[in-house]
Amino acid sequence: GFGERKAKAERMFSLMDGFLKNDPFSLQKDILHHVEYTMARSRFSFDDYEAYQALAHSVRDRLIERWHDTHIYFKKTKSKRLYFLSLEFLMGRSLSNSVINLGIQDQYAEALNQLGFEFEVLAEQEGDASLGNGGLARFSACQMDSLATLDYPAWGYGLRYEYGLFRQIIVDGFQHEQPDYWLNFGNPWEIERIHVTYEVKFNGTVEEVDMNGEKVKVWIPGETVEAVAYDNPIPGYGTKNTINLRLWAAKPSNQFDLEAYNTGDYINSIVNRQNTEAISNVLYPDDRSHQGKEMRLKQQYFFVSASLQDIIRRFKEAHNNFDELPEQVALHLNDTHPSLSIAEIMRILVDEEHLGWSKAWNIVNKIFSFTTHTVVAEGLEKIPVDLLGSLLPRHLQILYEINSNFMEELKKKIGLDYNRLSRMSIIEEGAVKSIRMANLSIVCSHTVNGVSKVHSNTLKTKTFKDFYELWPEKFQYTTNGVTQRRWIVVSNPSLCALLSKWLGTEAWIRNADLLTGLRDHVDNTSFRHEWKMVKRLNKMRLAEYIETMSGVKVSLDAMFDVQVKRIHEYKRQLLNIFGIIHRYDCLKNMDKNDRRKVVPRVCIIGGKAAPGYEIAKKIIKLCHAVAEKVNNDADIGDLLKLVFIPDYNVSVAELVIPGADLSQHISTAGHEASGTGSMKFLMNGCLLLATADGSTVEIIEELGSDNLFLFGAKVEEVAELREKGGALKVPLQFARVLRMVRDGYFGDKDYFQSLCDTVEVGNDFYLLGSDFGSYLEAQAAADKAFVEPDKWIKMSILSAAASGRFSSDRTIREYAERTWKIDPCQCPF
Ligand code: 7GP
Repeated sequence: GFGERKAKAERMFSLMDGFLKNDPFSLQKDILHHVEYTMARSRFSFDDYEAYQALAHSVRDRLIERWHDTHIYFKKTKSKRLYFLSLEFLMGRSLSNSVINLGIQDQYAEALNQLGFEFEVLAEQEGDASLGNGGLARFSACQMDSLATLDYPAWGYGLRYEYGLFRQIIVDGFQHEQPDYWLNFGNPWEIERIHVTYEVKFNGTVEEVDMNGEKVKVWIPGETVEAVAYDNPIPGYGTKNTINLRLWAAKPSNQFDLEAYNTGDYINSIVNRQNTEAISNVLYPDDRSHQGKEMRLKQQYFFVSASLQDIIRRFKEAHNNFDELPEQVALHLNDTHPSLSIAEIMRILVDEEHLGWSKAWNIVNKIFSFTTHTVVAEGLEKIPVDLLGSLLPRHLQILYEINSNFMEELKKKIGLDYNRLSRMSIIEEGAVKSIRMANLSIVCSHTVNGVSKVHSNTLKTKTFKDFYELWPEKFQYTTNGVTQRRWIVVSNPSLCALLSKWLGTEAWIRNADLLTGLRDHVDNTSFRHEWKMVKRLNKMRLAEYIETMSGVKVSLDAMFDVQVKRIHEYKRQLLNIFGIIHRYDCLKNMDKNDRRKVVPRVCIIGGKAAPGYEIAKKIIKLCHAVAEKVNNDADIGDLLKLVFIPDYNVSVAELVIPGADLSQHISTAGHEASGTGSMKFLMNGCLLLATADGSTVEIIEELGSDNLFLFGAKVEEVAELREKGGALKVPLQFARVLRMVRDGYFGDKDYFQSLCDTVEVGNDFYLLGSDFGSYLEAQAAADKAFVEPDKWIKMSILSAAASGRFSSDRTIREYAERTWKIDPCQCPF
């Protein structure tokens, strides 16, 4: 029987001498084992890629051990779990991060050396896991790292897209998109769970049937798809805890279409099966507008249904009363993308578990929390009622019922204020009737989170004002953060060593607040010298990369000025480019003597534009057009260079951020919900040139406004400026730059006209013109500071010293204590 088998297995395990060993010799043995038996390559001939794969498999074995024990321990302690539901995770590479978090970096380096390999070289073989678009998705990844490190009993759930975010290639200055078939060469970091599968149903009809004298609704679905689990272990740092990120892939169901087979339509029924697999094929590359695409809705429901079946199954294994659900389970909605969970869990509790509507509702009310990541109005998801009704007929009924109950309750509270009622309704009436996913999420969640203080105020006073007035206690903010493991330890090893040396401890890797200790050393000249050397080294790495990617040679003495993020009008890459044109124009009009006084700059821009976002694509083209002119102008030489770094992603960020002197976060105030790039730059001792937007406002609180270059309209001034419209004052320099572009100074005259129109007086929604003057002043202040190296280095050190509060460890602890109400649960070694 089972007991006997278990006893035998335990005996066997003890004979195996417990766990895998981590001394360099054992590591070598394991790597070679995987070369021979996993890769099936001869141990006498394998290349770097095969060595990387074998190495990764040996790391994976070690992850699996800890991951097993962690889950056994979570189960044993019956601690409340957090389920983090997100349609996007930008994990990047796993090798270095895993080895560092496992604490066996040095052993691996030595093991590989003895085999004649270098760890860093093999690490470069790994491709990025890019299952997300931008900030929201990378923030999810940082949160997973912190959840594991802080020992929280958490699971991540997502989709295993076969094509991640497109690869950006630049042809003739234009962006082209290429598929990212990232699984082509195998993925050693995932564990396929062929037995963890669930059926997900679509379409069909709802019928009312009589059950023990009661009328109940039964969904008779039309199509069935199978979800298969792929598990990705996420190791914590300095702990044994290794949590799970479970991603779902779609497979055709075994319940195949019998009729089709019987009628002999064999080929067509196979083709249909392939269509179902398409559900998890591709990540949508638009990070803000997802309106009403059928496949996107299918993806959302597929993800939600599989995850909830899995979660409920796990709950039922240990509990038999659904009243306990709120004490055992916290479900987090990462933006509105997973918000169909609400309807799905009501369906499970009412239709399948027969709890009755009001009992189910009382439970569901207590388990959801919701974070919203945008202030862009198009970012608020809507699903056409017709589409939802045909794909998920039962869910549509449930949504209507939730809404009608909510409307009744609301009428009692606010009376018959029809305007307000219709604004707050989950259903939007109008030409295309649709479901407002944000309203749904707010009504059904106990907490609504903004991602920074400013963002949360915008939510309360504008975006969700009506809801805030109804339920002020629901609205919270938890400022974003980033993990110092990835953004210092992995990506900037020399800074990491320097920090530990001068802080006298490595404890900052788990407790970023200790970074404030750097303030004690700012006046120490040898510390400052070492700090400068680290920056120089990282600039060297970056300069080499720039030369290989774009052929442009850059001077290490120049200020490296970086703006890397998705291309959006509100992020104002165009303001940056206009600033560069202005600088170029000034240089051209200077005499030789004056030119000698100018601080040389390397301007670096990188980021992807959504494939259908015309204006964003024109911004990329303009950047290349300006670069072409400036970089080849013999008058200018090293005084100004402009480079566009193609295919910006997590691993490129790891290289670019440590090498930056200055970075730009220049969104129109009130538009960047938080921003997390700024936090990574700050940690790496890079100075910020920024507007008082999103989390920058809180960075200023920590750092003091003297230690960064601040400019532009404040959040509260923006509305008034916009009202001025055509009467808005715009500096002459701005008009001049605009003229240059319009007149074809950088070529492609016709192509750039519509781009120029977007910033013409009267039409300049993002206020580039009115902020241009103060932008140039901030840039001049940066130039001035750069020629006083001591001052600059001090500001750089103080930046890193102020970054502790922006660790995702702080973010996660706040969420855990205030929102999710979960406790750490550390698996003993
Ligand atoms: C981003 C926000 O633009 C950024 O300000 C924030 O730091 C980040 O989320 C993490 O909270 N939003 C997205 O990436 C996004 O796709 C659409 O928003 C829902």
